[in-house]
Parts: sequence; structure tokens; C-alpha cells
Amino acid sequence: MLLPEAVLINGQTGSISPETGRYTKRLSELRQIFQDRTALETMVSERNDPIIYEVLEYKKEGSDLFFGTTIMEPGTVGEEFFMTRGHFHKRRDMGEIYYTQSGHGVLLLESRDGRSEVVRMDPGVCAFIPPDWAHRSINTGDEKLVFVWACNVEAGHDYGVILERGMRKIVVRRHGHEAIVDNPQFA
Ligand code: PAN
Ligand code: ZN
Repeated sequence: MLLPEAVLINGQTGSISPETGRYTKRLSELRQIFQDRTALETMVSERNDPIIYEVLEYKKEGSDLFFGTTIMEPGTVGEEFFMTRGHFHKRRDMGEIYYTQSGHGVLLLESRDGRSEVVRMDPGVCAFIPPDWAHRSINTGDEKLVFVWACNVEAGHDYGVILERGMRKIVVRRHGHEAIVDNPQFA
């Protein structure tokens, strides 16, 4: 029998206790998602392949739900803000929530038939991600962006489509301001 448990989440650091798993994404592992490959390679070599985000999770064998945090560093590659890979879920009938704890960003969503939507990520905003919408988080602030996510353990990740053709919109810093613009490299 699964037993209830209190999980302590620090909204500033994203730490989870108890934590059952984690991974780190460095810039060199995200070569395909940023537009400016020259700026990317320069950052990889000159800034020692910086961490872009970390994902920590709490998952119990036999449970239907799991949850965790994503901790995103601030910064840009060329004019594009640091972002996650972005994905559809394998299970097209399973959505998710993203509950922002600290920092500021943008949740970019895209439906299967090509509609783009944006939900701002500010502390206290819990974004509803409906089933079968691709989702990518982008840190547009100058501090860490920390959010809690929760979904079904069966949801799974389908990274292929977004990796191959990108998303229709990109989020950039232009003239010192955040802008959501059409992706010139959208295939
Ligand atoms: C999140 C994401 C996490 C990292 O847990 O997996 O923020 O983003 P990518 O997986 O797109 O690199 C989630 O949406 N899980 O389903
Ligand atoms: Zn997801």
C-alpha cells in the first residue's frame, strides 16, 4: 500500500525533499533548439558549457501521479532566452500543470493543429496544459525560474516533432525587451 507523504519544496531553489531523481541539461545538449549556433558554440567553449536547466522529481513506484521542479537559469543564446527542449506527451489524452514558484518567464504552447498560445509564468500562476498541447518554458527574467510540474506517470515525452521543426514562435530579447516573434527557422 502506498502511504501519504509530505514533500518539502523550496520555491526559491527548487529543491525537493525527499527527491527520487534528477537530471541536468547543459547548453551542449541543446544544440538543436537555439537559432544562433555560432553564439551557442562560443558560450559552450568560453563559459564552460553552462547548465541551462535542472529537473528534480518525486516519483513513487505504483503511483498514478508524479511531480517535481524545473529550475531554469537566466540568460540568452544570441537573442533567444534560455528554454527547455519542449515536447508533446506520448499520451495524447494527458495534460499537466506548471505552477510557478519564483522568477519570471513564458510558457509557450502549441496545439497539434498549429495554434500558438502563451501563458505568463509569474509566481503564483498555475498554468493548465491541456492534453495534446506541446509545451516549452522560457526564462525571460534575470533570476532563476522555478516551477512545480505534475502529471500522470504514463504521460511520457515525445520530443521528436519539436526538435525537428521547432515551434512556431520564439522568445527573444530585442532592444532590451522581451518579444514573442515568429520563428524564422520554423520548418
Ligand atoms: C516537465 C519538463 C521539464 C523539462 O517536467 O520535462 O520542464 O522540459 P523538457 O522535458 O521539455 O526538456 C514536463 O513537462 N514533463 O512532462
Ligand atoms: Zn510535459
